[in-house]
Amino acid sequence: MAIEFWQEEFETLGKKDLQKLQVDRLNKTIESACRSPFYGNLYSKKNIKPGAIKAISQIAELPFTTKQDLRENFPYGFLSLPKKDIIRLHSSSGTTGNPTVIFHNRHDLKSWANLMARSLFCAGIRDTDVFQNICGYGLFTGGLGFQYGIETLGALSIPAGAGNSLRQIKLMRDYGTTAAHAIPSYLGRLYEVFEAEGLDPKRDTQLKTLVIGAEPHTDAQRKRIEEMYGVRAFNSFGLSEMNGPGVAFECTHQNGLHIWEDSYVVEIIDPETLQPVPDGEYGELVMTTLDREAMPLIRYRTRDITRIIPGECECGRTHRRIDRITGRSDDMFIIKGCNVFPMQIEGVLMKIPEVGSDYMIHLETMNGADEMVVEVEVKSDWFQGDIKRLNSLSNTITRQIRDEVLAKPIVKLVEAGSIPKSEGKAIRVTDNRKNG
Ligand code: ADP
Ligand code: K
Ligand code: ZN
Repeated sequence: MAIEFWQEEFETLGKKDLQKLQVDRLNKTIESACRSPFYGNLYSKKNIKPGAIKAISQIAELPFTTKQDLRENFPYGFLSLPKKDIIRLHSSSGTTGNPTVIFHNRHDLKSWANLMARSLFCAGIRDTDVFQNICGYGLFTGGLGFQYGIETLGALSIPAGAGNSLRQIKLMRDYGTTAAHAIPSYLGRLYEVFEAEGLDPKRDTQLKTLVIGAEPHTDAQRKRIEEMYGVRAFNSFGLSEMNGPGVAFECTHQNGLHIWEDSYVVEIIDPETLQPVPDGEYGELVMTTLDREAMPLIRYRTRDITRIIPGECECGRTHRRIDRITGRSDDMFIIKGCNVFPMQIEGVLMKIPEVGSDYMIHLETMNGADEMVVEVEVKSDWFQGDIKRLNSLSNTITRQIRDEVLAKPIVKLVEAGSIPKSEGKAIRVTDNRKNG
């Protein structure tokens, strides 16, 4: 019989047993958190004691932790262990103010690598795969996070790093890469390089599986990637505050991301009222670590917007599924009185076959009025077309975006490859408004 699970005993736990495990681990987490300056102080003020949690729903009585708290207590204010026990840190870019930094001891890194291996296994990746990790190594969690997961799983890892598309293609072809991880916005670009070299990834590589994540993307974008490469593409979600990748992952049914509930408590709240929303409704994801010793985080407000998908998955895993992230609460912008998430615009664009792999949204003040200028790359064979064809395409895009977000954009068609690419995650919006 085929082995279906990496750790059946955890992945298929019944609801009652899973909640019992969560309660035990949460009490232990509170106990270790109390040893950190931040929680020690906060919990003694609020008289919160380890052992206080009898049912997992009582987690709602604990205060939230925010990114602001992490920044104000930078760098060591959340450490629950002496520095001699800490063996690695990861930190997010933090272009303004203090960066966010997360510390790990040996146990934490082992636990993370295991969750990462479990995630890859759940997407159908095995030790027989050759796995190319196309992702920056260093402080960013996508490099080492995947690396140790691939090794724990036992697949042959190629620590390729980010960028240098020609080299990525050569590695794939030299070693017969069957699976790879990359951010979705990069894969469109890589495909253009394949094309420019006269290569077709479907014919000229052995790729079967792509793991895509680290930035919001639509299902339409995923389908494009699957068609371009002739693979199945699985959504991978994580954030440095919760280790990095390996927090939630799609299984081979591709119907939402199993979020590993033996290692995290998952809540979805209304970001205004801070009250829980019912399963199926969108809200802000709030997460608590259950298996981290160096730096536990309790009720961390991720700012990511998603929902719990009601019902069970056919794969047999009991851990609940979250829907793809529609964006961060702070990604939303208001234009002409309409609330817009960049992913709504991507959803429209990626369904139009003539549209190329990249786009950019510029918010501008023109003649005293705020406008949304959507710059759209058009597939190379299309740009040579006559003006009439381009005008009609531009009108179609304008109309479809207006129908989706209710604000009329100014659409600017540009040649494939002409939108500047950022090194890491794609930047989708620039805001140059005068009064914004
Ligand atoms: P930074 O905060 O510098 O971007 P992280 O690597 O911690 O650093 O980024 C984590 C964030 O990336 C998540 O909070 C989420 O907003 C986004 N993200 C990660 N994976 C996905 C995914 N699969 N879909 C959508 N967004 C994602
Ligand atoms: K192997
Ligand atoms: Zn499943």
